[in-house]
Amino acid sequence: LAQKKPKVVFVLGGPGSGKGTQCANIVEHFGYTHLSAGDLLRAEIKSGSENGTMIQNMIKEGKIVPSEVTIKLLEKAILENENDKFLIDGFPRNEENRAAFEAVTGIVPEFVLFFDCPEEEMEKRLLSRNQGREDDNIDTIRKRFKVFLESSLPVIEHYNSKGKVRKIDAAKPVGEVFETVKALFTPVDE
Ligand code: UP5
Ligand code: MG
Repeated sequence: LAQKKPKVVFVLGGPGSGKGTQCANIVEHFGYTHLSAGDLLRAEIKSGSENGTMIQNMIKEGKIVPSEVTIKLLEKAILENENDKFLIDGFPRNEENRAAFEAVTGIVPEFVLFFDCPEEEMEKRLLSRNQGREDDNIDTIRKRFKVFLESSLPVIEHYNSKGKVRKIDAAKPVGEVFETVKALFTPVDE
């Protein structure tokens, strides 16, 4: 993987902040490949892998799956794809995820998009999403918010101290959020 030297942007933000929605827009306009760590883990459950039950239980509790599992899935997805530009959505979620990914892959992100959104807006979005996600119930949503504040915000702080965070007001309508995102991508892609 170190040989491939892919360009990686981490896309972070609380549950329901709009990471997946905005990644789809970025893919269309800027030619990145979107890798959602959560989607890869949910696909792993569906595939009936030996880790499936463990992953399912962690997601139901809003807990963070052991980093070796998630990192293996991300590495495989990067290697299987010919593209050299990736959006990694929803990972790293804690300091251990972050340190392990850097140590295992040697990849340091170009920058970090941080979708900043108030909890009440995120809660409203998740409760009305209706895509059958097992973690979109109020009990699990509250657990996800707690884990985000306690474990994931410190990762964003880490990258902020390195000047790598591009913070976006994600409470606005989808189109307005994307206008801000577009402006952040355009200069680095030229
Ligand atoms: N929506 C989006 N943008 C909107 C806007 N601007 N205005 C109004 N509505 C907007 O959006 C959520 C909903 O809001 C959608 O209905 C959308 O139309 C609407 P979405 O783009 O899906 O938001 P996103 O931030 O992607 O929300 P998601 O629920 O996917 O975030 P999570 O971070 O909670 O979920 P993820 O899939 O990343 O992780 C799920 C679980 O997997 C974790 O809790 C954890 O248990 C596990 N996990 C790990 O253990 N390790 C990992 O590395 C990753 C995940
Ligand atoms: Mg998502």
